Amino acid sequence: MFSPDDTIVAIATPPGRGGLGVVRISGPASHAIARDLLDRVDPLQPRHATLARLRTVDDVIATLFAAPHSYTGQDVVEISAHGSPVVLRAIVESAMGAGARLAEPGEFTLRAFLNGRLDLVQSEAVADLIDAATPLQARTAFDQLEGTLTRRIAQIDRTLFELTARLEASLDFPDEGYHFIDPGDVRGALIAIAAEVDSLLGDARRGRTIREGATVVVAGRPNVGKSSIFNYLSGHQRAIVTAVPGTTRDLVSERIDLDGVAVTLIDTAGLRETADVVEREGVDRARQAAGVAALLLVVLDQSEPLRDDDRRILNETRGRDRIVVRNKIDLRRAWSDDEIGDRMTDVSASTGAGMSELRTLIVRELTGRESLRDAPAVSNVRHIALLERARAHLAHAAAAAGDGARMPEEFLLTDLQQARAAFEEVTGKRTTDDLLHHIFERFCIGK
Ligand SMILES: Nc1nc2c(ncn2[C@@H]2O[C@H](COP(=O)(O)OP(=O)(O)OP(=O)(O)O)[C@@H](O)[C@H]2O)c(=O)[nH]1
Ligand SMILES: [Mg+2]
Repeated sequence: MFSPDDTIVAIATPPGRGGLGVVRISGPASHAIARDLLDRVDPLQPRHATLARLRTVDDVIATLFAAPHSYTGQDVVEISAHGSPVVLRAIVESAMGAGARLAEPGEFTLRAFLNGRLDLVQSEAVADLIDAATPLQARTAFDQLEGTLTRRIAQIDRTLFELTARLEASLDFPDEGYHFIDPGDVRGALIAIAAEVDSLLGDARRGRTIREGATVVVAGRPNVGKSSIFNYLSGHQRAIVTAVPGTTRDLVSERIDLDGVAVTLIDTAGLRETADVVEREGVDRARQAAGVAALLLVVLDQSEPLRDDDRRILNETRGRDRIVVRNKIDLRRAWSDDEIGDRMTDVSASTGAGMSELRTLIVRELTGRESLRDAPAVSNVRHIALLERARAHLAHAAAAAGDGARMPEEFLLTDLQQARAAFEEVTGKRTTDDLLHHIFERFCIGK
């Protein structure tokens, strides 16, 4: 990848105007380059905010973080200027004129990783924290940044390391005629480790939904109140509501925070056969959106007799993750439960009745849990896949060790080594350039 000996520069604050803007420089030449930019002969004192004048324009505050006590582990200079894109670009260009190179996305954090300031879980957590759209997403990311998952994996790996060493000793001294460790103990130890991995994975689905968010689609025939429910859940009158069937033609989408889960809620055109070309296009889009949703809200209108369109939608969505929502419960009921045979949740988009129950139900369907207050240990699908792989090797080894009489050390060792390799890939002790590239390219420039 890119040489860590280059000195890199980038604007660290978001594009646009702001009260402050920060330019960050990292690398062996960063102090020299900063002194070149600033109209200043004295060296900067590490960790002292220093008021200085730029050679171009603006007064700035410059702070030197001397290696290794910086974000990247290298000499870093942060220059805080007024948040003008013109000023910030001028600083970057002067730094480039003085020998710096423009940073690639994520390159500061990549350096922090390569210099051992952060492991891979923590580096990924930096990106998650920046991307967080709900407080719970932020808390989950910060937990991982603080090293909670890293520590739990390190603990598992220590036990595995010890077990591996004893099995290897048994292999190295076969003539001693005894095992350095009792087969029963091996099995017990493996089962205990597998249980620890299970406890990490137990919450993985919820973790993943919290990290990635989920798409929820509101579907149903025209006029049942889809847009009204959509508006209620999103908290404002985003979609047009009228008494005319076929009002919604396009997909309307809103990001909402449901108890910490970042939900993309999508309102759709009412599903029915129609001769109107515009509406037909809307119906096609509704079907496509429903096809990829993590969860469907299938809306029925309890104030009117069920129609063929309702029954068709119920049939089409059977087997999908869905909540059947019976809307307009403020009006007289026109049909009975037996006509559906499905569990339903009752709401009124007009009065708001049942809406908080609906919210809770959505969260439960998406995460398997009703309350989400605590941050899950794992949330990243890469970590989940590796932990599952480690778990499979541990189970395989535990089964082999359980056979008793003659313990097949070689087989056990292969599985244990593969399990350890999976753990090391999570934390980044073992990586490939491809993996690093894949992880760091999703960062923004300047991070
Ligand atoms: N009484 C009552 N009326 C409702 C309720 N929800 C929606 N309505 C009314 O039902 C009509 C249709 O509501 P919409 O939200 O536009 O229905 P829709 O399913 O989005 O309709 P299309 O976009 O045409 O598919 C409007 O007149 C709403 O005011 C409810 O809970 N109670
Ligand atoms: Mg609508």
